[in-house]
Amino acid sequence: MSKEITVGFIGNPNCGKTTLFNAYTGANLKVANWPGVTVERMEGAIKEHNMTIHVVDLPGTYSLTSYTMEEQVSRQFIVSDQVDVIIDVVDASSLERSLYLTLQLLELDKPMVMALNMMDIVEKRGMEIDLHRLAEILGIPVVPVVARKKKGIQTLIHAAVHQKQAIGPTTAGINHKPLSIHDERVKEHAMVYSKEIEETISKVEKELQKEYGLKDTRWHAIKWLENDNEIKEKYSLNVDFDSDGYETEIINEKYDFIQALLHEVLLGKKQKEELTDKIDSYIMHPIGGILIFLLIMLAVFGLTFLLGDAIKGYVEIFIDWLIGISTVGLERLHVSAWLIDLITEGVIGGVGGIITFYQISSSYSWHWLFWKTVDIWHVSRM
Ligand SMILES: Nc1nc2c(ncn2[C@@H]2O[C@H](COP(=O)(O)OP(=O)(O)OP(=O)(O)O)[C@@H](O)[C@H]2O)c(=O)[nH]1
Ligand SMILES: [Mg+2]
Repeated sequence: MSKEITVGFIGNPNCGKTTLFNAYTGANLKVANWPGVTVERMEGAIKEHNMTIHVVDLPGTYSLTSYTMEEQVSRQFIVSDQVDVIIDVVDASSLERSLYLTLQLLELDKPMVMALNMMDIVEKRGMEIDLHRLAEILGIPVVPVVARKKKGIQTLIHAAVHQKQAIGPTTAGINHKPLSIHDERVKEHAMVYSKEIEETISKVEKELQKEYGLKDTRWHAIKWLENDNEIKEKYSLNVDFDSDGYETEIINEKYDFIQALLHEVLLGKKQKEELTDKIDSYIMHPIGGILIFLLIMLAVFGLTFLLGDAIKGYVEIFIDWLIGISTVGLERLHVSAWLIDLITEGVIGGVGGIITFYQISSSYSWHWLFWKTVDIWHVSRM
């Protein structure tokens, strides 16, 4: 094994790449809670496993279709031969958004490890991710980390060093069990497209091999079909089919794959969905739903009367006490009897009476409460 290895951190903006880089290198590069903090490639080195590991922090990117300068920096580096192992840094608390880039990276057929960062947030939210199944489906090691607390970072770098020679699920040392076995190619790739797209990819791959002598052609062929500017300019091909329209289909199939994957690995989500479905089935029931609505209304009315009555008693005691001490105080100030009556009985007594009455019988409150409940019930049935 070579004594030097280069590991690149790539991932969505704000997923913790620089935090991870700082944790390994002791550097103090800027970290902040908004996207687009890192705008250029940064390198550091660590000594581990008797070798020098060069770690490279990259700007955040949502895909390998680069539009901005920063995205281009990340893509150029990750596609180049300079990188030995890709560390795909993923914000575990928003797995759905991160997996699109993961699928693109897997198509590069390079040694790769997933750093599932922000596991502290996942735990705090009570989410559960089946890490074992995630690794099985993707065919790469998945290491849970909390970059901010330097948790799991030793295991991560260890896994990266071990992946140096491993390309694709067959050599990654993972028991690769794909989502569906509709095509022989699932043994080699984490994600296999529908039959029509796979056939077209194969055609483009053959052309790229024939015309340009390319070896690792799958990523190039997919990018070519996605009308990627750089690839199309570099590799012009004359094909016997209409190459337009594949871009949308490729993107859609990726998102379908992500949904199917999440359904298997996001356990918390599945349980939550089941619970919501159960509640919905009761609320949406034509008779049960109305009964539940009436029960809720009854409980609200009953509770308000009970509470209102209890509060009413205390307010009355308070008003009586206030009238008592006001009378004594005003008498000591030698205020005439009619003015004392006006202040205590008229003003204090009057306002007190209104407060007590308003509390439980204001037609506005009942009106609001009633329609609010109807509203909530109605929205939940839509
Ligand atoms: N809770 C939690 N927060 C983290 C963790 N790792 C990083 N963060 C926070 O996430 C935010 C983004 O971290 P960065 O390291 O700047 O993310 P980045 O991926 O380099 O972002 P860009 O450079 O914009 O692509 C910061 O506020 C970090 O403190 C973690 O494991 N748990
Ligand atoms: Mg950064």
